[in-house]
Amino acid sequence: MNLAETVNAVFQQKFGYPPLHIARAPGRVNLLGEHVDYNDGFVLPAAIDRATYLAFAPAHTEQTTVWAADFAQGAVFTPQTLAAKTQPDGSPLPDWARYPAGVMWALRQAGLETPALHAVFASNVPRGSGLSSSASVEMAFGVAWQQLGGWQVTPMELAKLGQRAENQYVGVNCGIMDQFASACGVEDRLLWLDCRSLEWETLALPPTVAIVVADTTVRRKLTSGEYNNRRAACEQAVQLLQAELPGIHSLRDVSLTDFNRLAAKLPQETHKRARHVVEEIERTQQAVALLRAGDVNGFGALMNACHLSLRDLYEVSCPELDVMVEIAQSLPGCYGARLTGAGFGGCTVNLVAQEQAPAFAQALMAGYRARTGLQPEIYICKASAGAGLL
Ligand code: NG1
Repeated sequence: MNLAETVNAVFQQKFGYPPLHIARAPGRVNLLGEHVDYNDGFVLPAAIDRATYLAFAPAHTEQTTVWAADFAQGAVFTPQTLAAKTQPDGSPLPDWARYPAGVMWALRQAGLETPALHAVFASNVPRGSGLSSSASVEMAFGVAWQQLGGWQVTPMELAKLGQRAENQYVGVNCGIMDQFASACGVEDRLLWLDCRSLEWETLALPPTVAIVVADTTVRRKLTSGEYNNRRAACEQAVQLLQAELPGIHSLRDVSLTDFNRLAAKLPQETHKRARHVVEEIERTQQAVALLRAGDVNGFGALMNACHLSLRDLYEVSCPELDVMVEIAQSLPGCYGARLTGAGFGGCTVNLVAQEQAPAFAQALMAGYRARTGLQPEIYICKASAGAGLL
């Protein structure tokens, strides 16, 4: 049974009638532009063929009842219980339920109708692995409320509402990249987004290359704290640099030349964090030009440089990610490899020659298992369409 069939069957079991619709919203992998979305930079993600599936129908009551098939657990909320993050019986919402409840909260803040739902969801985006499982849940519920609420916004608007849910309701101060990629994905295309203007377009990936995702199976801990710290360091750097560069609003506004001239004035840790961001924004711009010129080797080299920078300057890697990247970079057909997403565990992304991808995946699996004793999950992934109804 595939996941769409699973949520359909579980819905019938739970509610005693078939769902009205099934929504699907993908996870994403980011090829370049890491930890720059909240610095107004550029990102290059793709929506992937792993997604959250949501079976739903209007509940015709006040109460939204959501069943998380992956946790075999349910939760109930109403517009009145949203602010307290509790269920009608006063018990706290389970962690996973803060995503759908947060989406309802954000939509209502924007004045959009959110009729009560009966809903069942399941996902094959691994959680806490840098592939944006949370954004995929948010976008699936966004699609559901849009369908039943009698309103329509652009996919980018829906992404912004999902980001608001995550920032202000769940409490992770993330940028727009994940919700954007889940909402706006296009089959077989990479996405390019300017996180300041929100201008975006799609780019072709050369047909001779494959994107391979490798999951270390190490799950990140304490990320929201570490993540919010990194963001705070970037904001501090901007504040300090404003003394010399009064016109800047974010690290996006600082050229590498200015940064090199002024960086010594920053505290050491802030300097490292900000250097990653300024150089990564530069790398992402170069990468687009290389991609347009068909220079896959050049693009891969930038991915490798990005990993070093995330490891040594931004300090969001971990030993297992480093081992996965090191092995990948030594294998035939690999153009570039790096950690993807927030880091601290989770997945790497690899750009690999298409015809060598199956052998690459096997060798990477064996090498990683031998070095760490862990059984990784590795798959060749396909860029997929964004969130919508099936
Ligand atoms: P993931 O890997 O999905 O946790 C996080 C942020 C993104 C972005 C990347 C780093 C969340 C939900 N998303 O992605 O906005 O900043 O880290 O580039 O935390």
